[in-house]
Amino acid sequence: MAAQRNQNNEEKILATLAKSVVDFKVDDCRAAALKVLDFGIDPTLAVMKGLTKGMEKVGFLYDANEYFVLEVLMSAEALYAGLKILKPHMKKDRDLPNATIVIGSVAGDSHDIGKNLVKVMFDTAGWKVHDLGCDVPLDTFVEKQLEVNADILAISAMMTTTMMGMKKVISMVRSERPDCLIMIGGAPVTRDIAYLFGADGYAMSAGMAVSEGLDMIARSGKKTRGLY
Ligand code: B12
Repeated sequence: MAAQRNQNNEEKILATLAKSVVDFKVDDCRAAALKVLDFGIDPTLAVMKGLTKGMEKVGFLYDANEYFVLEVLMSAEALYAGLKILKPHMKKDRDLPNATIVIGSVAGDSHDIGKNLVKVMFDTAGWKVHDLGCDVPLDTFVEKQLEVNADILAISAMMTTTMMGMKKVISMVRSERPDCLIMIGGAPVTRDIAYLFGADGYAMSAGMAVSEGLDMIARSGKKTRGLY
């Protein structure tokens, strides 16, 4: 009975969190994020099933011409307000192997909300993340990868026009570091495209990025170089 009540509370709070992002209500989002903490709900679950879910709905509303740029940006503001409260409480998974990641959104692409959520999940895995930001020149990915020799290079693209840049980065990095593991993602990307471009992995959502990273490392048979 009590367990059922807790379950109902959790569902309600996560739904409120998602709705506050969709309705671009910054204060409601903060209040729902604080409730997540008060009720002992897993903050990582709240980021995925609340904030991310809400922002994905915003994407659909934009595609359906129900939302425009202003609404989308206000929703992102609500999402980040909630994330600011939840992120410090997201528990790092100590049981995973250490890994270093380089991540960024490809040149010409200023979309970074999805990429930032993927980064949060890598942080939560306890991995060291070098975030290059958005609209990252192709050479910069290569330079950073050569500098830190990351276990995984993760690239995001949200537009069909910019995603070809990822193919170029992959071949540029491969010619310097053939064994570098590369994961790509973003709305126009599929697993088939990822493999066609020569990437080692793909994840459809931030929630799947860590397990995909672990699979990539396991498949490669390489030991991770760890945090540095
Ligand atoms: C928000 C948004 C914007 C914001 C970006 C704000 C920001 N700082 O990110 C603003 C308003 C600035 C914007 C601008 C533009 N946008 Co816009 N935008 C969107 C919108 C509505 C939502 C994207 C989003 O944040 N979704 C929510 C997040 C949570 O989901 P996500 O991004 O998909 O990320 C998830 C996964 O894809 C995955 N993932 C993402 N990256 C990675 C990386 C890795 C390694 C992995 C493993 C996984 C992964 O995990 C994420 C979390 O689960 C989409 C529509 C849509 N349905 O996607 C259009 C959309 C992407 N935009 C589009 C366009 C065309 C533009 C503009 C050119 C518009 C214009 N005419 O000016 C400009 C481009 C500016 C530029 N040079 O980049 C088009 C792209 C079309 C195409 N196929 O090429 C879309 C699809 C809208 C449309 N239907 O036309 N946009």
